Amino acid sequence: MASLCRLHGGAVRCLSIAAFGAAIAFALGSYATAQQNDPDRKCAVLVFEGQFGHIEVCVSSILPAQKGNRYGPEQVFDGDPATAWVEGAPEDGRGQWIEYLFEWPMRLQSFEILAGYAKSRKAHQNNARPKDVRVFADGEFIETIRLEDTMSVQRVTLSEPVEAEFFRLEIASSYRGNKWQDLAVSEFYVDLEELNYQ
Ligand SMILES: [Ca+2]
Repeated sequence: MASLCRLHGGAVRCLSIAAFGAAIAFALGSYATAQQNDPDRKCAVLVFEGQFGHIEVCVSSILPAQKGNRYGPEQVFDGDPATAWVEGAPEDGRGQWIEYLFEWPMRLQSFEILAGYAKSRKAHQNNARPKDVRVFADGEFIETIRLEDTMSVQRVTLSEPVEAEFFRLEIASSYRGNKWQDLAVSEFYVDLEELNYQ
């Protein structure tokens, strides 16, 4: 199985096991355990071992599963635009967040995001999409990024590199869903190769 994946030009690229030396864990077991142990910290394991160490993706809230669909953090790194993290707060997603949690500080300057529920054009329009996102590195506010309202993958480059063990996007505003207030993110990858790969 591949290890660290990210979106590139609309396609998902994964470093090979040979290059990366790690196996990936779409660890539903770990995810369930994290939820059970701490209801305020909902995480999924992206990579548990390898060049970049243990990597988790955590979110502030999750919409309960519906009709067999799950909306947890593991949905943003499965390479599938038809699946998404959907927040579970009452409003339109403002203040909700998603973050990468690293085992040691990583240097970062860019990330890629497929904002909204990209299962279909209708699903994308019916659910809320992130508009302005506030970037935090280890709890420190870095800058606010305006995302486009598009079903295409957006590559975002920060003004300057940051170094962090926690890299968070917090929803500051949203593009309104035609039908629901639930805010979705189909894919979200940070670029670790850019500044950390040796
Ligand atoms: Ca997905």
